[in-house]
Amino acid sequence: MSDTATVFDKILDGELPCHRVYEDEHVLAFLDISPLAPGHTLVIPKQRKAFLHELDDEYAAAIGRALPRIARAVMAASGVDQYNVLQNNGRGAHQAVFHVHFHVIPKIEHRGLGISWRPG
Ligand code: DGP
Repeated sequence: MSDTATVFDKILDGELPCHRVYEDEHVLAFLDISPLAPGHTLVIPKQRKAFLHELDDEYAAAIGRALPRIARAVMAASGVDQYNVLQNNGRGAHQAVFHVHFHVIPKIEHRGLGISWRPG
């Protein structure tokens, strides 16, 4: 493991625990450690790239296939029918972990847990 390994590399390598939601050959999804709402899930490719535009087609396609499945699972587990999908690229775009990831965030209106994320 190099010194530049991110926490998501460590999760992929089994060095850090996670609450796994979904896994296939190319994709892993797990609960966010600092959820904006209960059920907030992160979806990552197993390819170790920092930014979306760096992903190989094989992994991009796998993420595209997995996201709707994971969204359905998040909806079922959270009991919501509304959610946000966010994907940040670059520090100025609020990216903190430099391994590509998508946030799937249930929108839970009745508990007052609105999304605090704002673009820019
Ligand atoms: P972003 O700002 O888009 O890079 O979001 C990074 C997310 O990663 C943030 O919502 C918190 C989450 N996160 C950071 N470290 C860990 C960790 O060790 N485990 C899990 N499950 N999530 C983490």
